[in-house]
Amino acid sequence: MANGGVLISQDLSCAGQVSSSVALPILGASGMRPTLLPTAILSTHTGFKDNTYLDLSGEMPKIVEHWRKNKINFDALYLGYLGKNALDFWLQNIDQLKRDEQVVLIDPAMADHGKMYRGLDEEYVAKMQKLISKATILTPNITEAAFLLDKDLTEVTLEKAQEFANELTEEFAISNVIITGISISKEKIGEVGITENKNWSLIQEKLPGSFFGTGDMFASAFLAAVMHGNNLEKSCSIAADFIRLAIMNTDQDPLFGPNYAAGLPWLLQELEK
Ligand code: PXL
Repeated sequence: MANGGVLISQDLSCAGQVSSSVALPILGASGMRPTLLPTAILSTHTGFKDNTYLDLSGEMPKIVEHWRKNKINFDALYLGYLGKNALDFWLQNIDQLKRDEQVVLIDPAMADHGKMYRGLDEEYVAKMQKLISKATILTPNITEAAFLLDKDLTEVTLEKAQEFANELTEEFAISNVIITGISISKEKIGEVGITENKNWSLIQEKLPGSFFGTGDMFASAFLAAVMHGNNLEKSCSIAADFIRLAIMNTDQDPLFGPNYAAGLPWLLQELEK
């Protein structure tokens, strides 16, 4: 049985440090032997105007079939930004692709700062609501959490995020839910989690600026930490510190994402502990 390491399924936004462009190097450097099932190729993420978009959902079943013939399977599945047709693919195929005892991390990348990403709509949310019940770990930001619960985002506080995390766990029967990047104030950012019925929260000093792709970088480092045997709270703390180092050392336009390379040596050292 050939083991393909961690399967990442998300888009490739060619320019900038988001989605596959950060998931592959972070998980690769961490020794996770990532395999990619690409969902689409874009010139840039959809935060830029007029990006190109090549849908790859027609290729996905062929790729997966070839893997099946070669008995290639995975220790973990990590789904990030999918796009409409790839979300349909995953809804139809996740049961065949996932195995018992496997980590299934779903980062329902579809919205931020109270708004859906350009091109995604209510129907996308409704389908994502179906997919997330397959996750063993869900890592939405607070905007995504609100959309998944069909709620308005009226306040951004740790208490509200904790309430959302608990509701997501109950409504979708997911054992582990972590809400990431909660901007509590100008100076503070935090994460809340519910892990096997236990609630926890973390707070870090917030750095100025809002960078595209931070959630992708967070989920990738978080998964690397989980696969190295850290518990979810510790993994979350490692991912948050990694993002902080990356942002502290970013001098490019926030549209291009944080400079993950600046945090990578620290991350790798931390994972060796
Ligand atoms: O990082 C989130 C992301 C990933 N992929 C695509 C996006 C975005 C956010 O806008 O548009 C294509």
